[in-house]
Amino acid sequence: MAFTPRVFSGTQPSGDLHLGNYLGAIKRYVEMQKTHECIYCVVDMHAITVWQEPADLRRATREVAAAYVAAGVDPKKNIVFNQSRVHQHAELAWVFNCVARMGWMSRMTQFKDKAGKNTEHVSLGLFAYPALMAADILLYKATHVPVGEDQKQHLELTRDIAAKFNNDFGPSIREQGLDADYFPITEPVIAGPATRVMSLRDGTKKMSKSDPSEQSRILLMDDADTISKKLKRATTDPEPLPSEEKGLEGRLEADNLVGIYAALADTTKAEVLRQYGGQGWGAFKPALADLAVARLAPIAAETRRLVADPASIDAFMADGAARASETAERTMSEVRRIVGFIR
Ligand code: AQP
Repeated sequence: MAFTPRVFSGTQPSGDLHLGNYLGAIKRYVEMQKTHECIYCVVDMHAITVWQEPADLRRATREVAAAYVAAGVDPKKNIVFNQSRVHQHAELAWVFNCVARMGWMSRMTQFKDKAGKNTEHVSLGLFAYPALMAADILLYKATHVPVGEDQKQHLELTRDIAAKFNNDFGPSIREQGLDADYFPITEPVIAGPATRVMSLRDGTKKMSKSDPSEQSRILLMDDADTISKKLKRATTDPEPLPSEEKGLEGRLEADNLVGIYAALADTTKAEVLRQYGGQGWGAFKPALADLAVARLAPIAAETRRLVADPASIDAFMADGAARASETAERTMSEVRRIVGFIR
């Protein structure tokens, strides 16, 4: 069956948004709304897989929704809402907990990274997180999911869950008169020069909300001075920039900064190197800081303006949730019948 092309993606309100979230995901959200029907979620239920102070969670939920809009997502044309308002996410996630296999979940590298050696003490939710993510996507039968590189494995799991559900429940799906390919096999959209923005302090680690070092990330809400200082202090090697991409091989920090520049300038790394090849960091870092400030300052200003009026954010999220609920309930009522639940 041909599914209507539909985009779903989400960001956790688990801390302050950073440049990785923007370049890997939110910037893509803005681009994809031009060509697709889009659903953008603030995934507050994912956020509580690690402890969140309730007041901080409320603040961050509104701030992420505001940042989507400030970056250019239109909440009238698209659906923008916070996940916990649409209870079908949790309901489908439970069904998927019973479809996904322990072996699949145990291979998730993000769980291993986040749990570290502490697996006895992390929440069960952190382990089950990818099944909830599959539910987020498949509830809307989304065909495309713009994400950063770090989410690739979770998207593969979503595809496995969809295929196993379609297969396990095949006879019941047909009995209900529904198409045998009930859930789509979703495509990840991981593209552009900054799909994995790395820490400014360590080129082997991704830029992350939860990194203990503030200097490791540029926040969407950082002011110009802070952005310049963080970039000036970013770890680099002593060599000048190469003139071709091949010269970035093995130079993780240099590759990261060139990728960030290319993504912010809507160009390619090759083009950035044509312009800056042979120059030192003393020339490149200030140029990158100017570009980052030019791109991020308007988003930060608009986010601040929006969060000053929380009622208006709550209003567009409530409207988005009402529209999302229609599709979510349509899918869930079919899934209940497919699985054999009596209502
Ligand atoms: N460093 C990154 N580079 C590119 N994309 C990134 N994303 C996250 N970090 C980078 C993308 O941002 C979207 C939202 O991410 P999330 O809120 O689900 O959180 P996360 O992937 O777990 O990463 P964070 O933001 O750094 O949070 P913590 O520290 O809690 O792990 C996703 O599309 C993600 O790929």
